[in-house]
Amino acid sequence: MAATTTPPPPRTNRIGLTTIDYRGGKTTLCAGCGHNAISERIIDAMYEMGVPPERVAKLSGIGCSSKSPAYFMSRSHSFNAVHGRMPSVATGAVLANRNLIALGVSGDGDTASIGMGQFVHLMRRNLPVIYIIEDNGVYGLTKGQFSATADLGSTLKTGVMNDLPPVDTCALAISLGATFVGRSFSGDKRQLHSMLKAAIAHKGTVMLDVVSPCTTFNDHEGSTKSYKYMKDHEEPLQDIDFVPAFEDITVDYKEGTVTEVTMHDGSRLRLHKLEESYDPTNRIRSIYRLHESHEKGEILTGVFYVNTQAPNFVDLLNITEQPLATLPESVVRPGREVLDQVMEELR
Ligand SMILES: Cc1ncc(C[n+]2csc(CCOP(=O)(O)OP(=O)(O)O)c2C)c(N)n1
Ligand code: SF4
Ligand SMILES: [Mg+2]
Repeated sequence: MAATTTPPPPRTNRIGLTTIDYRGGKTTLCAGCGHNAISERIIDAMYEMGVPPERVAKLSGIGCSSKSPAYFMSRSHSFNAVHGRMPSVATGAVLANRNLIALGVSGDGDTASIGMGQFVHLMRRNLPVIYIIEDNGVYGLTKGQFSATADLGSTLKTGVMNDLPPVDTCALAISLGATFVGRSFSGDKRQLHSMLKAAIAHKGTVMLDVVSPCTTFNDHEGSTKSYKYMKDHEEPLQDIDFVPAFEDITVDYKEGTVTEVTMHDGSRLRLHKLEESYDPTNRIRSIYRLHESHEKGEILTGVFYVNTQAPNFVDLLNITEQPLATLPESVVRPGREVLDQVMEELR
């Protein structure tokens, strides 16, 4: 009789959870949709960083992309806002509970079309939030109309050509005040994974534009957001390594080849330069470089800008360390005397 072997126990992270603890419902998105790959990367990054799922608030608007938080981290808080209105809900959630890790998932339509007004104000506040745009250049959920990130001259399946210039959400976010801005590709597993881990360690607005092909409506010849186009035109700025604060790894590099950024929690973001002169802490230059990449027709990816020194919105407002949501009523509600005093002043 063959001996039975007991399977090894499942691998756990530093808080004792398995990847299953970070999973969500079964996806209803189309097979091959880039958004599913991004959900997988979020699961891996949260697992590896040992983030308690209950500390995460998943926030989204409307679209296939905005549906995707249902497909990861079921144990986290979740709120599906009205189309383009996720930023105001995220702001409220973070101000009410500063201990939450806010993870916003939006689409290019949800952000750069209907949600532009809210997006702009979120970026200028440096609110601690990870804001991901799952960018396919179309409104996938409503059957593939061009969005505001579609490139000039790209075509729909029907042959219709886009004759408007795109909004570069990264250049916009940097110029408005976001403090961690990058672009990746749902098919670039390694780069996206490192960027997401660094995003979790950053205490300010992280804005990641992730090109995420829509296999049903925008993956054909003539599209600039297809798998093939991205594979042929992606120009990474750096090879990215992320060393979390709980891992003590020191390696020596040749001077000038690596930019190392120390994150708020002591983690280290290592950007192995592929372009020697690129400095991700130079705001003006990063915007210039993004515009230059458009002119050249390349799709630049990588971490474009990081600033770990700027004050974030919660600190600016001087909010008490204890989350407002957990303060007792006796502290948050003004007493009778305060009310009387206000009334007296209004007389
Ligand atoms: C107020 C309002 N206007 C329009 C719509 C229709 N609508 C639903 S999703 C969507 C666009 C979604 O595009 P995007 O954010 O790029 O997400 P994707 O589906 O491509 O992931 C639109 C216009 C809506 N739901 N609500
Ligand atoms: S329609 Fe496009 S964006 Fe929506 S799930 Fe399908 S492939 Fe993804
Ligand atoms: Mg879209």
